[in-house]
Amino acid sequence: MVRNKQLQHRDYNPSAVAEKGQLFGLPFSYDNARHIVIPIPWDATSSFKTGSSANVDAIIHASAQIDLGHPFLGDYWEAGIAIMNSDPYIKEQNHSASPLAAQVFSNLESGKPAPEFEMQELNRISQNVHDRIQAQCMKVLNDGKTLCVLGGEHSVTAGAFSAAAGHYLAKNPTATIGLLVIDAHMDLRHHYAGMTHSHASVMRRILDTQPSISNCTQVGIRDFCEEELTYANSHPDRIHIHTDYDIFRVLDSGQSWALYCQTIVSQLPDAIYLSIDIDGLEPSLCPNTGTPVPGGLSYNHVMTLLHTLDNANKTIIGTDLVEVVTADVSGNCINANVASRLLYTILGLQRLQRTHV
Ligand SMILES: [Mn+2]
Repeated sequence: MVRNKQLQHRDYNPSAVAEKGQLFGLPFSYDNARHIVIPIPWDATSSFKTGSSANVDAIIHASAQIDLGHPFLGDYWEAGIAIMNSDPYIKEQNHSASPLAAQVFSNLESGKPAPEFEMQELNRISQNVHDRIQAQCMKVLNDGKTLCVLGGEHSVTAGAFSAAAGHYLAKNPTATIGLLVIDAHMDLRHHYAGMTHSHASVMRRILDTQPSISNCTQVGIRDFCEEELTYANSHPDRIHIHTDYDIFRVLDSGQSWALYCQTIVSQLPDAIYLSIDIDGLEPSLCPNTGTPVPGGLSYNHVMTLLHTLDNANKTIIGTDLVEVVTADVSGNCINANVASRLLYTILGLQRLQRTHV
C-alpha cells in the first residue's frame, strides 16, 4: 500500500457529519492530499447548452452527503483528497470566449460564413486555455500527486492528457498509452464549426497529436456523424468503439456485462488515461448535461467497468470527469450527486499509482 500514514488525520471521524465546503467533507488541503481534483471552469465551445464551467460549488456541496465506505476501493481517502480553487485566469478567458463562440454559432445557424475575427480569437484563447490546463496538471503530477480534472466541457481533456502522457512518457519513453473513454459522443471530428479546440473534436485532436496512444476505446457511444465513423473505421487497430446499442444487443443475447468489461480492459495497454463524459451515462443521471442522449450506461454499468479496470492492476496516469452541468447547489441535484460519486471512485482508481516528485 502506498498510503501515507503521516497524512492521516487521527482526530477525523469519517462516520460523523461532513465538514462544510470541503470535497467529501474531508479535512485535507493541497499540501497534505495525495489525490487532487483540478476544476476547469471552461465551456465556451459548448454547442448546445453551457453550464459545465460553474458546477464546482454544487459538486462540493453534494459530495458532503457521500458516506466514505466504498464497495471496492477500501479507505483510500485516508491518503487525502483535495480540490483546488478554480483558476481565475481560465474563468476570465471563458468569459471572453463565450460571446465569440455564440457569434460563430449564430452565423453558421443562419447560413452565413463564420466570422473570421471571432473564430481566430476563439481558437487563440482556446489554445491558451489548453496550455494553462496542461501546465496546472503537470505541476500537480510533478508535486507527486495523482491527477483528476473536473470539467468544464470535454475539450479540457486535451491539456490534461498532454500533461499525464508527458509526465508518464518522461519515465517510460517506450510505453504506449490507452485512452479509455465513457461518452455518448465520439468527438472525432477534425474540427467542429471551425473550432479546432471544440468539445466535439477533442478525441480527434488528442489522437492526431499524441502518437503514444495505441488504443482509444470508447464505451457508450450513441451519437456520431459520418466523418467520425469514417475516421474510426479507418483506424481499426487504434480506435475501438463500443456503441451503446452494440452493448445492449450483446447483453440481450445473454452475455454478462462483467465479461464484456473484461474483454474491453484486457485489450488495453498497461498505462491508461480515463476520461468520463457524464453524458455517457443515462440522461436520468445527468439531466442537465449539455448534449444529453437517450440510452446510455447505468451507474452500475460504469461501476463494474471501473471495478474491472481496478482489478486489472493497470497504471492509471490521469483521469477526468467532464460535461457535468448542475441544476443548483441543493443536495438533491442529481447531476451533482452522480458526479461527486463518480469522482470519489475515479480518484480511488489511482490509489496504488506510483507517483514521483
Ligand atoms: Mn459527450
